[in-house]
Amino acid sequence: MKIFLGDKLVDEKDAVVSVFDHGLLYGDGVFEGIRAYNGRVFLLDEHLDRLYDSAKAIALEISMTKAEISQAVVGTCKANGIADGYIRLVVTRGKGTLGLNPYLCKKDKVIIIAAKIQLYPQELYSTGLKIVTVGTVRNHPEAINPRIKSLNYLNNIMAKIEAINAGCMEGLMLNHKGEVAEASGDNVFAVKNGVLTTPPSSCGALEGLTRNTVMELAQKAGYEVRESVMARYDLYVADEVFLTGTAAEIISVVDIDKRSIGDGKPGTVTSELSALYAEFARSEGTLIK
Ligand code: PXG
Repeated sequence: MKIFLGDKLVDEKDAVVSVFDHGLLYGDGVFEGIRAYNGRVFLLDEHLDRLYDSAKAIALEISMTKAEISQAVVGTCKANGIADGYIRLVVTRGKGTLGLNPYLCKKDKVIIIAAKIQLYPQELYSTGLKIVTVGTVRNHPEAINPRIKSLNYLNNIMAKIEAINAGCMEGLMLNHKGEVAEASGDNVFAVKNGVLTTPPSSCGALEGLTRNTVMELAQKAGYEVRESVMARYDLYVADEVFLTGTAAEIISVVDIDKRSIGDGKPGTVTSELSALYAEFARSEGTLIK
């Protein structure tokens, strides 16, 4: 496998970073998880916009332009023969000292990995997920704002540990006010009487690109879509609940905290939106050529 590291493609065995890299020492950096479908990089410009916003928020200057990174992403897919896959784009603060001071890191480090995707088992899409609310609350917006996709994902990992320990694949996270935020690595939607509701980013949700795409596709299909503050109650009494994310795409949730959602089976709105999403994902994107 060829990895883009710094400014060029290198062999996987040579794709190593310094133990003094602040990405490793402090989780000091930003990242994106991107999909390629049918020979195109899906929503590449949108991922780059979010990457640069995340970097800006942590005062990290990316040494490459968006156009250069875009080319490097496409080039890395090409070099690895990836037409359908998962791309991890990482920018660390780079090599520094053992102290916190980020200004001693001379140059950021750009890393691009283009690989095959390990999908959730297909069975989970037909049966739906069971999830539980976890005790780890979403980061306070004035701490590390949850809109930043930083390399410091410990908060989400703590949530994932709790979910797995409770026998679930995903956990529902609330914000510091007890409002619904999202799952540990996916956004959450409720469907009630044909209306879709998802929490706004001010409630601690990442502005997921899958979320945004689903909102647009649902509106086009004639559904009313709302962003509003949600309590767990709104999820418990919904007709359908689903999660969205780059890796998971759209997946039904059929049980939350031992409350069966709707009739306990994946719903028709969720499957309609999944089909629209799959069709859109195959046709949109930056060509890998
Ligand atoms: N919320 C959080 C906290 C995320 O990290 C999403 C929502 C969905 O956003 P997109 O733009 O992908 O629709 C994410 C992104 C994984 C994994 O291995 C998933 C994400 C990040 C890192 C790893 O499942 N999801």
